[in-house]
Amino acid sequence: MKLFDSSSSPFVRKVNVVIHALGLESRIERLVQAAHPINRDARLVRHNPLGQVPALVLDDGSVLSDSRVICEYLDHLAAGGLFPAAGAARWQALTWQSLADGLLDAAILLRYEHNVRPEPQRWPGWVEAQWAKIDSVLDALDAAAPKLSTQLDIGTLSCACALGYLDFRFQDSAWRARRPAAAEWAARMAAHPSLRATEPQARA
Ligand SMILES: N[C@@H](CCC(=O)N[C@@H](CS)C(=O)NCC(=O)O)C(=O)O
Repeated sequence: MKLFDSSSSPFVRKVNVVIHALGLESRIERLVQAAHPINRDARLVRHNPLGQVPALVLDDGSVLSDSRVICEYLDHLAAGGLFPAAGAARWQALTWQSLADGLLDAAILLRYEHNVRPEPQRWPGWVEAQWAKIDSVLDALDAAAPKLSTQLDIGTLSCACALGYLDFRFQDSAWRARRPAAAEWAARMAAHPSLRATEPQARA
């Protein structure tokens, strides 16, 4: 399998955490790929019409895109158990994944606002609205953290990747300051070998 990979993408990091946790590394060939929302890369678009990473090319040539789909596929392939099979645990894990991905969508839009959108076209009210989303998810995580598992599953690993992205790209956000429970939970999650092995590297 070939993975369109970017060391700075938090969505790719989710996939890489799953690959590491399930011991699938030897089955993955990496195609290093920067994804840009305006300057789209034709090679990537050929495989994923959205032009986004991650995308996974399977051995039969078919392509899976979106971190959610790829993570679930890999978990299924390895009978991994990172997606709880049924019941409340499954819906809770999928909901945490969705909240974490939503936080990341807002964070990535902020990043594009600062780095891609021409300055005269920037809109402070819109930036504030993205931060409001991020803050609400962080508050929900802080409220849930005392009872939230620190075992690796698709929900917890997605939240850990989302928090890691804030640390990586938004060091000034000081998200921990008002959220001690989430901060403690994040520290415990960050100790997982699969999260340590996938810490974001590139700063560009
Ligand atoms: N829902 C997608 C989001 C993927 C995504 O936003 N990837 C970013 C990089 S972090 C990207 O490829 N951006 C380029 C673009 O949106 O055109 C997922 O979960 O994989």
